[in-house]
Amino acid sequence: MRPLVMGVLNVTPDSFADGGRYFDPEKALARGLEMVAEGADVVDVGGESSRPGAEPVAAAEEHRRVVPVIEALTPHVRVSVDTRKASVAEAAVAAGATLVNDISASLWPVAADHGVGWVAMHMRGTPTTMQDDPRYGDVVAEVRSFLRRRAREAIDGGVAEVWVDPGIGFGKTAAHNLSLLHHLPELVDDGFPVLVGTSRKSFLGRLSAGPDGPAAPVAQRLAGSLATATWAMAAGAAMVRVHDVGATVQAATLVGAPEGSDR
Ligand code: HH2
Repeated sequence: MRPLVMGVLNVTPDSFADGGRYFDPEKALARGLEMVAEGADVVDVGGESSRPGAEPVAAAEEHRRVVPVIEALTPHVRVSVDTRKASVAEAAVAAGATLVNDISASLWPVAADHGVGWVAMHMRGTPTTMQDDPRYGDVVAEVRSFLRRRAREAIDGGVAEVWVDPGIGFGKTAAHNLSLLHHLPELVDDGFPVLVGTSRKSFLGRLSAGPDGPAAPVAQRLAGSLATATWAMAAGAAMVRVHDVGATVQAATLVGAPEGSDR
């Protein structure tokens, strides 16, 4: 089976890559259905940007943004909700979401109470300040032990489906992100299914430009996004979180093609 592809659907005015494009619920639904047609296995609906420097959104507003879109999409595809708030996760699950994508890695009790899946993502600090000089002794060891602890806690608490995500770009420099990609097989070896999200993130713009070139703007990060999604899948990630669903589904199909396939 090929690795899974989670399509990003930000119902926000200010997300770093697609802010404002799908803020209108009808446009969000249309984009969600388009991602389904492109082969998305999961559509991840978020109502609060977590880009570096983002300010928090009130729960009532986040709820208003995501619930109608989730209700409209759940007949067509598995939906996850990208939130840090228990009340929003509860409302999203009531609306049909079956996976809580949790950048705060703290909401497993909601998943346990409702019998849905949970993604624990590693983040250092909060989006507002996380990129202010992040430092680690050993980023790979610290991220792995954090995720192992949280995942075991959730399993002991009764969550049957637990994913772990190293949180590329969340309180991490480009060098930290690269270390996490290079050492992904170790995270995979810990035994929990791994989700990785590199799509269109700023480190791709910097690293793909080489030492002297200007960093690629967000609209020119498709090659870097596909390269790193393919890298992650080849290293054992079971799912990648992306904006460019169609191209990534092709890459996932190739990575998942068994030896000997000729079509
Ligand atoms: N990245 C973003 C948001 N949620 N969730 C997981 N599990 N892993 C990620 O890497 C991840 C995530 C940031 O990307 P995006 O949603 O496109 O932007 P914004 O936070 O500005 O809405």
